[in-house]
Amino acid sequence: MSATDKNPASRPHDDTSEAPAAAVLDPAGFFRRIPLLPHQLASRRTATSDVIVLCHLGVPRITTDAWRLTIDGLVERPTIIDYGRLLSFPKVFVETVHQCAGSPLQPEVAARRISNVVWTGARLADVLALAQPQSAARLVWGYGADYGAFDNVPCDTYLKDFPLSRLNEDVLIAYELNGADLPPEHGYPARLVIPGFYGTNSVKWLTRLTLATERADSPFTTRWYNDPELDETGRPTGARRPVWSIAPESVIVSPAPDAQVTAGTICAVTGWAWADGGVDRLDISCDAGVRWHAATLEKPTGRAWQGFRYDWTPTAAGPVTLMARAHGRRGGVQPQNSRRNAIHCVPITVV
Ligand SMILES: Nc1nc2c(c(=O)[nH]1)N[C@H]1C(S)=C(S)[C@@H](COP(=O)(O)O)O[C@H]1N2
Ligand SMILES: [Mo]
Repeated sequence: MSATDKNPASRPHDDTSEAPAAAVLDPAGFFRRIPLLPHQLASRRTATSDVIVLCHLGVPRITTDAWRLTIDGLVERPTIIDYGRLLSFPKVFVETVHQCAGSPLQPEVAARRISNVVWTGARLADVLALAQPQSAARLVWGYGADYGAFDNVPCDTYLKDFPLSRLNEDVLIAYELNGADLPPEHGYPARLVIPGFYGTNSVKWLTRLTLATERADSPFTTRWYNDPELDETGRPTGARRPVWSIAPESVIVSPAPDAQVTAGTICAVTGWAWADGGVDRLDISCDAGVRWHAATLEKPTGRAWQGFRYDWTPTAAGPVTLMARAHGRRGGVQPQNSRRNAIHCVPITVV
């Protein structure tokens, strides 16, 4: 494949082996787990049985024996590895927020499908080095073994892309979640994990990586998962931006919605805050956004979410709306509403 080829997928694949049979999907079709609500996220690390699950097309069943990963496109040496070879790379751990961006059909709804987990796997940089990427490569396209239709659009694979510049040490081809083999619905036997990017980019049941100069031409990269760019006044500019980097966000874990707290007694407002690049300030409002107070915030450690706490002593009885607002270290602050990272509001009562 030449360095000037802009659309590798349109070319015959130069892998000489037979095309593998399509994996069986079980279940076939859209499949997800209802995520924990914010007040249920008391644990720093989310148990695997509580982690969000989002499968647009179904759950392919692939054995480690059958699994192969093809690396092609703008590389000097198109390469195929098997599962044993994947395990032979240095094993690395990443604790990271794992967040679903929400439905691509409702990109402005704050879905708060979040978790904080530990992935184990090989560094993508180590695996790609085998194939010797060409300097012209700008994007990594990742293909999943799933297929079918989403929102009545036929899809012969789940294909996503991300910038090669992101290929720092923590992009993984993961084979473990929270210290055990990936469950089938989380991408067994191997998946991409791009810490700091929304979960949609972390392709499960990964079968192929193609290096390219252009974005992938797939419904999951063109039709869905692109946000309108906004100007300073919040109006759309007409341009669209891939749903990649996780915007600053936070949730209040305690008190829970509809809790009763006692006037004159300290109420600890606690929760989690996160952003691609970390959060450097977290504000709490105990009067529906009129006044804001700085909470105590844990320093970012790697990609994990950061705990916060604000000790509030309510004075008057009555209904109150608590709010948390995260500021990203790389800029950005949670908007009031109509965005996936809109401020989390918790109505409670002071008695
Ligand atoms: N192959 C494939 N990868 C996928 C998806 C998918 O449908 N197919 N869903 C994506 C979305 S939208 C999210 S939020 C995450 C969810 O990962 P999880 O189910 O392991 O939590 O996987 C992403 N990777
Ligand atoms: Mo998602």
